[in-house]
Amino acid sequence: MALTRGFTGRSRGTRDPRLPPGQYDAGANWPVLHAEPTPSIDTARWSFEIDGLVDEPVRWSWDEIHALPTSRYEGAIHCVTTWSKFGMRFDGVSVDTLLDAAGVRDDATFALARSHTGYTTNLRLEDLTDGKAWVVWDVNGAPLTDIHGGPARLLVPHLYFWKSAKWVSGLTLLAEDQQGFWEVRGYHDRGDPWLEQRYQGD
Ligand SMILES: Nc1nc2c(c(=O)[nH]1)N[C@H]1C(S)=C(S)[C@@H](COP(=O)(O)O)O[C@H]1N2
Ligand SMILES: [Mo]
Repeated sequence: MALTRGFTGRSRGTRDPRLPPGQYDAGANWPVLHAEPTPSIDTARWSFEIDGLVDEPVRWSWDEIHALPTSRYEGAIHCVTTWSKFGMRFDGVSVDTLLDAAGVRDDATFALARSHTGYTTNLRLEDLTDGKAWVVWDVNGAPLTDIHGGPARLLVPHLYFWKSAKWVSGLTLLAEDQQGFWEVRGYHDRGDPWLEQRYQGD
């Protein structure tokens, strides 16, 4: 007797346990989403800065940030428009390394991430620490392209992907939550895909 497909593989109707509620697997497709025109940012002019409630603001050039210990994320990403992707591999630097260099003050509990384009998104500081967030420049072994936020983007993969600011230029540490671009337009302040925190009030 032949094995049925459902016996060895994933049976039809069984949800992939890696998929948060309301999400589908985009497969090989990687959709491009952003609100502003795609910028082209020369690495010679790129910089990343941490300021706000820190002991000392720190700014890194492209070469300086590459001199830091590198860190990798391998796993899924989840967009609020319901696509998820598995098996992504991003290389860059851990946000922990960057925060350590600036020295986080005790009164810092939130952060506002910003992009070279003016895009912003708000995060709880605890969603950026302990190995949960990166500034990345390579994806699946190749440099991030302009459309996906190159030369470098923020990566906070445990939250919906709008928190992963493309063309990231810095983080400002704050004592109170300050909403970013999508959050003032009704998207959730935290955006945990496992809790389906899509919109304000979810
Ligand atoms: N600067 C900037 N970053 C952004 C956005 C944006 O509009 N501008 N959109 C966010 C949203 S809604 C998503 S889903 C992801 C999309 O990233 P991708 O185009 O690489 O898939 O970028 C996020 N980062
Ligand atoms: Mo998104």
